[in-house]
Amino acid sequence: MPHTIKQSWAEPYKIKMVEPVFITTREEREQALQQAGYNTFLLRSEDVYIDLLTDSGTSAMSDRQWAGLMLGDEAYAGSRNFYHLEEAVRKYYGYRYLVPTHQGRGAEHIISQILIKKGDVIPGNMYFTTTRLHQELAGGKFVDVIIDEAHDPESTYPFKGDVDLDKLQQVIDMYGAERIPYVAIATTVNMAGGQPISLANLRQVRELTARYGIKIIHDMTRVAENAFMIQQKEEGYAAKSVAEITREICDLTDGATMSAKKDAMVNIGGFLALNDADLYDEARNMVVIYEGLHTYGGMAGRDMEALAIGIAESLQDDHIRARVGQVHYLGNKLHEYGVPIVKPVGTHGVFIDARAFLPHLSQDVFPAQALAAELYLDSGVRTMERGVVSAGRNRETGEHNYPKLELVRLTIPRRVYTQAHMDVVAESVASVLAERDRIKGLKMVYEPKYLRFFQARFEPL
Ligand code: P71
Repeated sequence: MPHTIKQSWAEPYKIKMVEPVFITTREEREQALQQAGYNTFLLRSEDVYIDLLTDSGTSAMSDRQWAGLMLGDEAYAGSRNFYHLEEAVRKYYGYRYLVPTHQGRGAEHIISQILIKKGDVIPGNMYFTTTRLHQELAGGKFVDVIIDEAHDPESTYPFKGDVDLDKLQQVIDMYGAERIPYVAIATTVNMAGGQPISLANLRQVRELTARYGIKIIHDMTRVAENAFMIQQKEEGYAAKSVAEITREICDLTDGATMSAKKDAMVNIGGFLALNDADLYDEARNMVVIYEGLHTYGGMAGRDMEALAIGIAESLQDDHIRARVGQVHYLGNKLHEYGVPIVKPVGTHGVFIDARAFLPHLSQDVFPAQALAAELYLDSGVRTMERGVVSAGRNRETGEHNYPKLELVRLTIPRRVYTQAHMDVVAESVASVLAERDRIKGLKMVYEPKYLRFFQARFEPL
């Protein structure tokens, strides 16, 4: 049975350059954490051993991408790298018009300002922090229409990013199509745990919205990872390439915002991509106010070149298999240690269910924030809270939004860490689990007005 023995994947690359990382002492970490107000966003990177805060802008570029940096054409207008990037976006994603931005939220800002009027409603497959804020700042209100399974960490449904079509229909009936400028569809759904949407569901969303003339704006930040899960799990896609599936997803939508810092493995960059010429005209005009001229939009020429190359690399089947394979390796290991995690394991990280991990803490003492602090203290591993702190306050009532999901995200940068790093991380989480009873909650002592999780400060109770 040799085919059953050969099950392992390996990275489709070898390592050419290394960056040393350093382990600190527990005393040093205690001091660093206190100075950071118990918020992992406020730690200095030098005080971190294994950095699983985010997969955003933290991936390793390939030798080809680094070579691309040397080909930067830093002309103010009409840089050749812009045309390379435009070509890549057209070839791989199929969108006609490209507006580069400094990162994803730059694109979210522009599309929200162009499409949303005061009083509008934007249904979507779960909120994302920056996306929802830009919708609100443009006068709109986000309405969650994701399937219920997405809010249940225990549900093993393979496409927890799917839209509940009845919920979407209800929103249309309640507000009327004229108050819905677009449906926001994310591939994959970050706040649900990196969960994919199926093509069957997206096709149904397209049919329903087409009937009412409602657009679909695609948050394609992790579309390659979503396409990979479709290839693995959705009937009829096993023989298709990730690139083909990605194209099929994009073709069902009217435009997209992209944080290129994830899938496309650049340290900075993003774009807005559109099919409609008039919308493009408006976006191209708006980008010059907030980002830069429409042929660079806040990116250096060299960064656009690295991005054009990164897009192609992100859609290679062997790359994405190893990328998601590593995330699943960590997920399976944590599961074996009895750590409560969001199931199924997502594609960009493993999400610990902090409510189940710390059942003695109520949500108003920020269990996920406390757990992220505890993991850092144990081993210098940095993670991110994705619970009540991230969810912020209700804009109308001023109360905390209490999300069902109270999570700590262990996010894996692409092509950066090894399997041995994953083993060290899993062992640290397991040892914190063994002592969870002594973990206490936190009190928020400083709260910024916007996206509070970035800069809030806490004290132990
Ligand atoms: C992540 C990030 C970066 C981040 C953003 C906000 C809070 C904490 C961390 C950024 C995304 C994303 C999706 C689905 C849009 C953006 C914004 N994610 N959509 O997961 O995941 O892109 O950061 O380039 O502006 O750590 P931007």
